[in-house]
Amino acid sequence: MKLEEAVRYAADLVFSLPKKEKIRIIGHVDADGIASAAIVAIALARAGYRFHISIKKTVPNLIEEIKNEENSLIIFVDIGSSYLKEMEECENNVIVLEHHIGGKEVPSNVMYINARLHGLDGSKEACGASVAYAFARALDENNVDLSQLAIVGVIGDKQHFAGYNKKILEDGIGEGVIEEREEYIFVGKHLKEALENSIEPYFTGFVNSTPFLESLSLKPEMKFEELSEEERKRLLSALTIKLIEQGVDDIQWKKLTYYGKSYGNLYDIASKLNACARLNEAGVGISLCLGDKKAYEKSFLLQEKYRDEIRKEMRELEKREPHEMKNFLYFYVDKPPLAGVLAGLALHYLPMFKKGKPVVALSINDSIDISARADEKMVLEGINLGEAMKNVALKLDGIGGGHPIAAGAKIKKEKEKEFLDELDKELAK
Ligand SMILES: [Mn+2]
Repeated sequence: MKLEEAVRYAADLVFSLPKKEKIRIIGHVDADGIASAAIVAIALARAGYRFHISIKKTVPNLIEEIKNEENSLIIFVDIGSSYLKEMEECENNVIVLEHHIGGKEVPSNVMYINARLHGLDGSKEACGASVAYAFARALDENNVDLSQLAIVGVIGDKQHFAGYNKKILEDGIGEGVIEEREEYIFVGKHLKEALENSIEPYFTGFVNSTPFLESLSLKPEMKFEELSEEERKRLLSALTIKLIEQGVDDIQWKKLTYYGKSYGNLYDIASKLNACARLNEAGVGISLCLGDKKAYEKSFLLQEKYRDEIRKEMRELEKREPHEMKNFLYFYVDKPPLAGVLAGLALHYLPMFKKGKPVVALSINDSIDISARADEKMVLEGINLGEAMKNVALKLDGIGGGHPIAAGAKIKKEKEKEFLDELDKELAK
């Protein structure tokens, strides 16, 4: 059965309820999860239902909470596939709209719709927001405008515009609600600000970029689009040389960008939602998706704050050599939510992390949170961080897993040394 058909059953379940009924929506705490929950909420509101959204990291405690509420229907979106069994306790009908790998046993009160069960690759071709969009279209054909938020989810989960995601993009472009533009990544910014604030790509040593710009006879306060063609070339070739010196091999100054009629740059919205999720302000992200102007301003400040934190940590990382094991590099971070991002950025942009080995970030609190990142080349050579983290964590009584290129684990505080040694052995395989 195709995804589009499967969601029709979910839509029928909704339509079996009287209008104005309150439906509980639970989404996952990341950009895709927030976009997904918002898509479901908007579609339900348009169909005449009320909703109540919660954005969560895990499900079990939540089920305790929900059990005591009066809900006629609960919709999990972008979260839940690992907790199907627990949902039996909900005593209500439950719809799960998912793309993560999940359980096989589905309780009788649960309608489980996962892109993976409908011929789609849930890590590339459909995310939570894609499945939510399919559901929204099943509720009402006219919900094509929600393709904008679906694409935000696709961007947030770093998926491809392939499979069902490609169809969503075509829907949006065809309907005139999404526009494709190819533009320079620095558009709209003053040069100084563009270079110092840039995270992808990240430039080392640009705490103050004025000397660099002046050495190119460029005025720091000029806007990128004010440059003459000759000036633009001068800037971009100097920056290309700089990145090559940093050891970066994929350098792109122009990027295909998608603009949504109601939301503007969809990459920017995904970045804002991500910041909201990371800074525990998922509610602001939801309001942003629902079109609240104040939420837009607030999410802008959260985005700035989040990016500031990342840059601050990166400037620190630049100053010292990472610890080195035979098969990976590692460093310590104070802020657990930043561990994965920093490991990825360090791997791509910091010269001292360019040793052809995966990068691991450890964050030590009551327990140790670990994030690991590899690059495509390492994965092609056989590195599988998800497997490695899973196996090591299992040995040490912790939990771990993820994808070949990005994975995480959580272990007990006293097992740090053991973890490092075991991971080294595991990655040697
Ligand atoms: Mn997702």
